[in-house]
Order: sequence, then C-alpha cells, then structure tokens
Amino acid sequence: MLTNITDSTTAAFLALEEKYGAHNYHPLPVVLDRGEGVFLWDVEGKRYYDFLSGYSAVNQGHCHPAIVAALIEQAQKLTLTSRAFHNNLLGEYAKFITEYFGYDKVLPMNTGVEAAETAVKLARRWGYVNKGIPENKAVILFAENNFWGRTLAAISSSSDPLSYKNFGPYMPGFELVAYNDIASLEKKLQNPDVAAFMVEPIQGEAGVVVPDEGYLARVKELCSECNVLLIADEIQTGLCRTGKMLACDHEDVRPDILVLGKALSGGVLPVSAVLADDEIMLNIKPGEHGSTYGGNPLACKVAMAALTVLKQEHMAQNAEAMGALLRSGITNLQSPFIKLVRGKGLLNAIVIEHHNKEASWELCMELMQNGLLAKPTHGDKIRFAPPLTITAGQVEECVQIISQSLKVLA
Ligand code: IF1
Repeated sequence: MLTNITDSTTAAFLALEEKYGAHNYHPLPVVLDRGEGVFLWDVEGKRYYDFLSGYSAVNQGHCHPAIVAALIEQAQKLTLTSRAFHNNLLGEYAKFITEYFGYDKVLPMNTGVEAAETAVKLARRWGYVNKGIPENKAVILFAENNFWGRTLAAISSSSDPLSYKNFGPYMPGFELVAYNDIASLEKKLQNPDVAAFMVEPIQGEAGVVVPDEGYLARVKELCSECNVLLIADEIQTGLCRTGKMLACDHEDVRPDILVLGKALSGGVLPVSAVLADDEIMLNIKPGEHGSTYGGNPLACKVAMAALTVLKQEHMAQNAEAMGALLRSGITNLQSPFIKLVRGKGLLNAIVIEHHNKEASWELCMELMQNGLLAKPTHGDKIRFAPPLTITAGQVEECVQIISQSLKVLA
C-alpha cells in the first residue's frame, strides 16, 4: 500500500524514497518542489537560496525562462530521431557550439561521464592511429583526487575508495599523478605510451581545489612537448562557473579535447559534449561510437538556448564579481570555524575547522533552517556554488545567513 502521496509533509516524501528508492545518496532532509533563479521552495512552502546549483548544472538559474521556452517549443515538435536518421537541429547546433568554443567538431552525448569516456576513447584511438602507441598499450593519466563520474571506467581512475571499493576489477591503462605537481607530471609524461592527461582545471569533488597560478599553462606546454593530448574536464568548471567561459581561459589554455556537461542544458535535461579538431575527432568512424539520445533535437535546441543566455546575461562577469564579493564577505566574518575560503568565480568552498567531525553537516542543517541549501563534500569542506545570476544584495544576505548559522558550532 503506497503511503498517501498527497500528504504534503516532508516526512511523507522522505518515507517514500526510503522505502522504494535505492539508498545511494544521503541528502539533506529537505523536499523541493519548485525552483526559480537562485531560489528553491520545499513542499512546506519554505524558500531557500540554492548554493549547490545542481552541482553546477543550474548555472543559468532554476527554470531559466528562455531555456524552458526552448524546451517546451521543441518538445511539442520533435524530441528524438536517433542518429539512424538526420534531424534539422543537429547540424545547426554543431555549427553553433564549435564556433562558440573554437573547435572543428563536436561529438554530442548526454551525461558528463559519457562525454568524459568518449574523450578517453578518442584519446586512446588517437594514441594508436596518430602517435603509434602499440595496440592496447595506451596510458591515460588522471590527477589524484579526480572525479569524472560513476561508471566502471571513471572509478578505475579514482583515488577515493568510496568511489571504487568493491567494484573491481578495474580498467587497465589508467595511471594517477599528483594534482598541481608539474615535476611529477613531467616524469609520467616520459612514458611514450601516454596518450592523454585528463584533468579538471579546478577539482570540484575534491573540495574546490584550485591549482597554483600557471599550473594549467605549464601542463599544456608539457603535453605538447611530449606529444600527449590535454583533455580538460570542464563539466563542473566550465560555462562561466569560475568567472570565465571556461576555467582554462584563466590561463589562455586551449585543451586538445574539451569536455562539457551539466550547465550545457541549464539543468533541464542531460546534455554533454566533446569538442576537438578533425585530427582527433575524425579517427572515430561511422558506427564506432554513439548513444540513443546523443544529439537529439530537444537537447540541441535547449543547449543553444543555454549557451546563448550565458553570454547575453554576462554570467561569467557576474560570477567573477559575485564570487569575489562572497569570498571577501565570508573572510571578513573572521569565524574561528572557517579555516579557509577558496575558489574562483562562483565555484567556492569553505574548509571547516572544528573538533566535532559532524560540524560540516550540522552547519549545513543550520544553513537549511536559515534558508540556504549547501552540502558538505569530503568531510570538512562545504561547497558554495549558487547560480551565476545571483545579485550583490543576495550575496550579502547569504553571507549574513552563513554568519548567523555559524553560531551553531560555538
Ligand atoms: C554524483 C561529485 C560534483 C563532475 C566532473 C564529470 C562528472 C562530474 C568534474 C560526471 C559529476 C556530479 C556527480 C554527482 C555529484 C556531482 C559531483 F560530487 F560527484 F563529484 F559535482 F562534484 N566531471 N559530478 O563533477 O558527470 O555523469 O554526473 O553528468 O555522482 O554524486 P555526470
């Protein structure tokens, strides 16, 4: 017998999920049913600032009117043709996005991890065809503490037991190198079988770890010198989140393969993309890669709208300014419980200093009570990543909420 699902209390909704859903997450005990811009409302009608933005999938703000309008318009015309046939939007979208980011070609996928796996396949294929690496010997390098998804390939490169333990055996040909460590990378790149280095310009899941100024530029130089492809995983850092269109733009780095996801659709449906030039992209021949939904007309329409509003509403510039305001506001609180604030643009995190190892969770619960939703990552860090449409007045209000909530740790 199903619980009375018209019962609007939070508890009733939580009970349904508990009973019928897999327990693969530990969410905050809040049940949301509406989103608009920087705000979310729960089933009790309480309003919150969203400081997670769907893990940076909602950069443009919840239910952005232009993106939703594109979704509705296309949803009433044609949503999926499969790639067995052409549709009238894929060509237009491919031209739009390759000109937008300056690459020859795009390979459209759906989720971030699918796009990242596609990038790894492209790199391996390039390694064999263009670099002459012996068959099945290609090595892909990843940074310690990387995160690029939950598939068996993605967890095979993980250094976090929570991601990989008891899911083996693992993908061969994946090696790890310390993040933000040029000397270690230089050593690893001496191996002629290395085809690519896939790296996040800022490590999101690891707790918003920002590498030293110049790291990414040096990485690109080393990769070029060693004939190794640089794959930038900009699934979380891209699309204006860090104050530039791409986090790579902070150092004028042009990755050989660019991977995008999340906010590519403004959070309305899964859309991801891999961009590269012909020398890399055309190594995959017809029938050698694809997906049911990849490049569907609904995704094409939505992605063009999502990319358009990023520029039209100057979201990179706003992320830069509001991020600086947020970090300075938090720093000026001079809280004994905040060890540091770090980030770029509106991808930020605080590191909590407290004897109680549950302090981050308790602070997030207090923030929730005070109308701000955020979640701890890796124990003592709390990610602060609101939609890029947030205003200065709203940032200041959120700093006050954070200040008020910190009292719970006293
Ligand atoms: C979860 C993390 C964030 C990503 C980067 C690829 C992907 C992600 C840099 C894969 C996805 C999501 C996954 C989601 C929570 C969230 C997350 F905590 F898991 F690591 F954002 F930091 N590259 N990140 O961040 O994209 O296949 O999910 O579309 O799995 O819990 P996806």
